[in-house]
Amino acid sequence: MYEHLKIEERGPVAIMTISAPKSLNALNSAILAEMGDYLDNFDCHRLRCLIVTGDGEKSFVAGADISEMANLGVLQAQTFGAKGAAVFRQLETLHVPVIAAVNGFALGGGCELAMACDIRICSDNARFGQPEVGLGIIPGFSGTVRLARLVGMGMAKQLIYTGKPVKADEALRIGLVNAVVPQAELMDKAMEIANQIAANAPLAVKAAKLCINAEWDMDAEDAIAFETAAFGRCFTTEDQKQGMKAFLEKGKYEFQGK
Ligand code: CO8
Repeated sequence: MYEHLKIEERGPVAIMTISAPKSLNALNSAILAEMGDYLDNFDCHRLRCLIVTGDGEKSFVAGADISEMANLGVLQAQTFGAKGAAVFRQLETLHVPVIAAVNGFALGGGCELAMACDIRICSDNARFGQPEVGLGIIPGFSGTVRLARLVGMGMAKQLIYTGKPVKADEALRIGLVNAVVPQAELMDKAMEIANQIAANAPLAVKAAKLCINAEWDMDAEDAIAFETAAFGRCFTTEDQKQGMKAFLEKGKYEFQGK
């Protein structure tokens, strides 16, 4: 169906594999368009989690495609940057959680793609970095926005100003990833987390994602009010009623997303 994306579904979990082996899965306009199309049509009722990974054992995504960017003018560069930023925002706001299974290089746009996901895990050969200033540009797919929020301003500034990549264990130490596993176990680990998410009430998970994202930029009073309102809305769902009833009766309820 897509030229550069392999799509697989395992029950309620979808896996989107970015595949451009000649450029270590670097993101060009065509890939971004395919990702946008896939996310536009993503069935958040049937599917409960999305895993994003890269093809092969060497690279998740080695950045935006340098050959496509080399001769851009100002407006073209802004258009390209905006396209990437929009697709990454689609991931960030998708109504189901997104897990980045980082299977190798996550550089530049690749690191930015991983940061737009809700959860990041990686293989032990992974490398994360924002090498853009070594190419005369800055992170342009929202890296200056998200990296500092994830790892703190001081570490983000060091990574972006030096352009030096960090290995998987250092990415774990600074909080850029949640777990490091051997390459062979990466998809099993991603599926384990995805299935844990998929077993929970989908509308509650969706509401939790919305709250965490939205409350990030609010002051404490507004954030608490936002959460309280969302908490109340959970009590309009069948899943809340049946889930709590099943708990009290020591039974089990398969959440319906209603
Ligand atoms: N773009 C295009 N082609 C790439 C890219 C890339 N980002 N990365 C690797 N490739 C290509 C190489 O050119 C090479 O092609 P060929 O075989 O035709 O020569 C092939 O992939 C294999 O790469 P290498 O031979 O270099 O493999 P190595 O194992 O020696 O090195 C590295 C692997 C370290 C990953 C190396 O390829 C590398 O440094 N790649 C570039 C990493 C990088 O700088 N990424 C950041 C790019 S800039 C960016 O992402 C900006 C995002 C915001 C954009 C905003 C829009 C305006």
